[in-house]
Amino acid sequence: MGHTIKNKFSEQLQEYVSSGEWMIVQEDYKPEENLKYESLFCLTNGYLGTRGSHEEGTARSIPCTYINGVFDKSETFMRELANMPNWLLLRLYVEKELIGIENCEILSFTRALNMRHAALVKSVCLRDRKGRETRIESVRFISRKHVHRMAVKLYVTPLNYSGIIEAENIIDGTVINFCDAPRFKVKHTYLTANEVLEEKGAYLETATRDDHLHEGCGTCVQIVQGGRDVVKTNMFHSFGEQAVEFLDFDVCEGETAELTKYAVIYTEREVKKEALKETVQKEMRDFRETGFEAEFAMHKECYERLWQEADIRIEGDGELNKAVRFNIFHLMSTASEFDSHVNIGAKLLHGEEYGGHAFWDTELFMLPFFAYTFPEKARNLETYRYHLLPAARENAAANGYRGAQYPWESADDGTEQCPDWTIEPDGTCYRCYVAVYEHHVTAAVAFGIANYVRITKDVDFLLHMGAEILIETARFWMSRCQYIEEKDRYEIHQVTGPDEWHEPVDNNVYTNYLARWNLRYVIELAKTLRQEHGEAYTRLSERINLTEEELAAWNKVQGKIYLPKKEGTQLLEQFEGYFDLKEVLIDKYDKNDWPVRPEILKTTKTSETQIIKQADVVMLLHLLGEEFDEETMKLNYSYYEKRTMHGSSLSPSIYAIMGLKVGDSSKAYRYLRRAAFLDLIDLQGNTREGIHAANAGGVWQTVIFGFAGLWTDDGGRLHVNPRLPGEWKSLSFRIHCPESWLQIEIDEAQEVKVTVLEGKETDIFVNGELKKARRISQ
Ligand code: IFM
Repeated sequence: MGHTIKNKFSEQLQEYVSSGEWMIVQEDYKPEENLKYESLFCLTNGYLGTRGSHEEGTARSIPCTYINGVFDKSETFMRELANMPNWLLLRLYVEKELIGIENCEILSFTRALNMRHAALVKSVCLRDRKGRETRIESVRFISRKHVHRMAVKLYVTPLNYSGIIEAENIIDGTVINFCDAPRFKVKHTYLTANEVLEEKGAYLETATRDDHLHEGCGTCVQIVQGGRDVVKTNMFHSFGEQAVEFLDFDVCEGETAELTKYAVIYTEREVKKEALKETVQKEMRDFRETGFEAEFAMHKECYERLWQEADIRIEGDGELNKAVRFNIFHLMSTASEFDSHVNIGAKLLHGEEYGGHAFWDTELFMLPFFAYTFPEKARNLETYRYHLLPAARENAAANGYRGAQYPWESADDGTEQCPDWTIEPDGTCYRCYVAVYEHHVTAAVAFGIANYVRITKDVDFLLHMGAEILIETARFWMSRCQYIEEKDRYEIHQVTGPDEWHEPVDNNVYTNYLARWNLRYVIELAKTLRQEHGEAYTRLSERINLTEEELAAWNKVQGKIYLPKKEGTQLLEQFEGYFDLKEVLIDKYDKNDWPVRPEILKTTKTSETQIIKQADVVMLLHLLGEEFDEETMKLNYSYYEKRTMHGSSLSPSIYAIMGLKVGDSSKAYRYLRRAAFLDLIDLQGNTREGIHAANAGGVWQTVIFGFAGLWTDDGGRLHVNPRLPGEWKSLSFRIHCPESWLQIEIDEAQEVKVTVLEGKETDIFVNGELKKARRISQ
């Protein structure tokens, strides 16, 4: 396999191609698959992301470059990531014929994402209308070393002709968001400069329409043959919102010319607008001096390091291993190690859906991956929530609550960015209530912080940022709890739990448990901080007016929060009244063993039945497992499993993990496959809108928490209880625990070997038995 893919590319591209286990390959060109591949082949570096559009542009395309943190609303529904000018466009013409994938006959085609080194490679052979055949091979990367640099290199070989090739290096500022969705179309930027970059090259500057935040993009093209510059003419033109550089060069049959397009982007988030162009020019000079190959070598080194930390090896299940890598690749590429003012959108930086907004997806699905593999990125994700704490306080106050209420959808300023109205493609408008009722996101933020601190032992973060959030979210829950005198209990009314097909409800058991957990956690935390960090605790509690009386009041309430369940049993009731709904069970499964929508839902509203969208009670078991005994977990898992349609990509991974925990491994492996291949085979039909980020985090959790059975207890001790499926020969991965970096290997006999790669030797419990993890040398 590895051999085959390498053979698809000529010698000059071998440096950019890895063996098959690292390559996601597109074997043929089908225009109807363009949008999907644009998401699958999107490249990101923590700063920006560029979708995998073709360099020359195609009819069906959503060419997007998003810079994380650059949001704009204008006349659309919400602040969304603004589509930046398209830096990628590079067109070649022979006698006015565009040599492009859609203008020519395709004689051969291979495109592939090299996940190991984050490069997109392509090899095509095209025949134009006059019978001229041209081979174009290309490689593209977005530098991880210098995040403002991007480049594409084309190797162009005329196979049966000689002549002149004209090239257009374009920066296209006409791009809009949702270009193929008439009701959502919006232009987020306006032009502020369109000029030569510096003697040569193109420079386009735009600004966002609401905040007038400037972004400058510079590109230039170098054309060489046999190491010699072969550009004959070079001209710049500014065409409205397009900056275009024309170049031409002679080609001889059978000889390859190399065109390198260098691109640089900066925004006013990094430099003052007066200095934008100069900064872009300087970066471009440095970039060109470094050169494509040397920059790529540095970028490649960065990826070698990233994979050293994050790779998961599954022996015996190659295709699944590759799919797992695919999810890790996009997740780790998108997170930022240098910017704590940005988060990760539900579709990463890979597509338009959800406007780049962060959801509970970050804390509960993605964060565990980062906390164990890239703790500094995890800290940034949590610090983002701290920066937005003032907005969360305002949000709570505006809704009549106390403390801090985090928005269901969060962009750059912390205000609610979930639209009030949604328009379906058929034109139906409906009021969208998720932001009004899905209060559980606030519990997720609190849980994420506690979890991050438990895994990393980052006490500094806890003292300076985390504790304050936890206290303010506890205050929010206090103000959400309503005392019901006749029942002598506290209830939380009018919420939507994770299952969005029943909204709103009273006493969603997931929400109530997490509210109680938040209150209890802070009561305990206050005790610990008072004892161990007295001064810091006093400073904090004075600053935010936290008194002993307030804590005592919380203690009273938490003990009386209503947690619905079936009388006389341990069966949790998803919300008050759920058991009274029509009992509908999933009794048919499709050829992939996936639930078939019960017939009755054609005539009965889903909300009137017990059919649910996604893990809700089972999500609770996943998060707060230590609060339930084994029997309770089993009972609830099997009850809700029969009622869950997995209508959200956030569901299968949680069922896989919990299935394994309760001893029902029958479906876990299939759930994992579904999650791992979800975008690769476009299972939900919406991969064109971006990569399902929470699902990607869920894939990681399923392998590590599910099959390896890894967890950290409250004392910070690591446990591994493996349950590898029969399909696997072995599983190995690396994780950071507070004082060491470990390699964990599990074989098919479920034997575990733990090696300390760096840091202190550490204790680890394997199936409950204490073992010492040692360095390799001992
Ligand atoms: O956060 C999720 C939600 O749980 C289900 N719908 C999609 C959202 C974003 O991924």
